[in-house]
Amino acid sequence: MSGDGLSNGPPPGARPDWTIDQGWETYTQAEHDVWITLYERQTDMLHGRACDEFLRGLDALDLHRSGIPDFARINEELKRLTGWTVVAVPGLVPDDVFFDHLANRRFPAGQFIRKPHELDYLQEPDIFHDVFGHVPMLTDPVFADYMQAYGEGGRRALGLGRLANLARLYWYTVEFGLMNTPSGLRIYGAGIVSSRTESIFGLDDPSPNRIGFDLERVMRTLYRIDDFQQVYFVIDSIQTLQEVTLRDFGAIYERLASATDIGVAEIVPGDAVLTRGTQAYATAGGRLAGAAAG
Ligand code: HBI
Ligand code: FE
Repeated sequence: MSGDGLSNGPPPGARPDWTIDQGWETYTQAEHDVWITLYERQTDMLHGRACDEFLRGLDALDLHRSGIPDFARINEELKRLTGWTVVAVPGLVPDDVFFDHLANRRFPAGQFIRKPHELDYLQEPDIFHDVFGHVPMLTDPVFADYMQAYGEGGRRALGLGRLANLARLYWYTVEFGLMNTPSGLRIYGAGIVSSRTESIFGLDDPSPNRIGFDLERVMRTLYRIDDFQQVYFVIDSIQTLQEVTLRDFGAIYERLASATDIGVAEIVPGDAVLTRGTQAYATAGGRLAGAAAG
């Protein structure tokens, strides 16, 4: 991936838009077993943790079939519900390619699945992170619109050199977003919902800050890619994401150009603080130090 987010050529065997065939029939039983292990332990714990929109999507797409889902099968229902389809890619794709897919309601999902020794953590999004984590939310019409708007905004942000700010918005909503509901705090972010340990840490642990969502605040906030988040942002409902798409990003980018970044553990004036975290997990060295989470 080149530094400016624009793509070098696709890898051998991939099409110009970086998509590949899923080749569902080529998955081994061992690979299906990894999916089944991950799926069963996630779904055992997500009732009361994942938001209703996610749980409804999981059911609608019938992802509880045993084994890695065939994109051709889930796309029939997904396309009918919100016009989205899942397309297979070899892994992370360049930003401009990624945004173009989202802007056309195509979600690029890694075709590979993690190895048995990577069950709890892997750096690159695999098919479980992408399909179990991201795709159920795409069955919700409001979220589906938000994701397409994000793709359109991403292309614009690339042109304006504001990609870093927009990537933070994706990170703290689509990947690590929490939602306040009448029944309590719930997960909608794919990075949390596809991780057993972070599904516990994100909701229950006293370590991270939990702060009410504010668009510009989020776009100024740095994030961790190597361990649990030290701050989570909380929306009041999926409608909050719809309101985001109506904002004037041009004016926001103007203000961001002279704004300073906010550190992952900082609480700043104006924050609606739900949890003033202890940061004990990160201070103890986090995942690498084997700090106890949850
Ligand atoms: N590629 N396949 C894939 N999946 C992602 O989530 C992804 C990507 N490329 C870029 C990217 N995410 C982020 O850097 C964008 O949000 C900017
Ligand atoms: Fe993701």
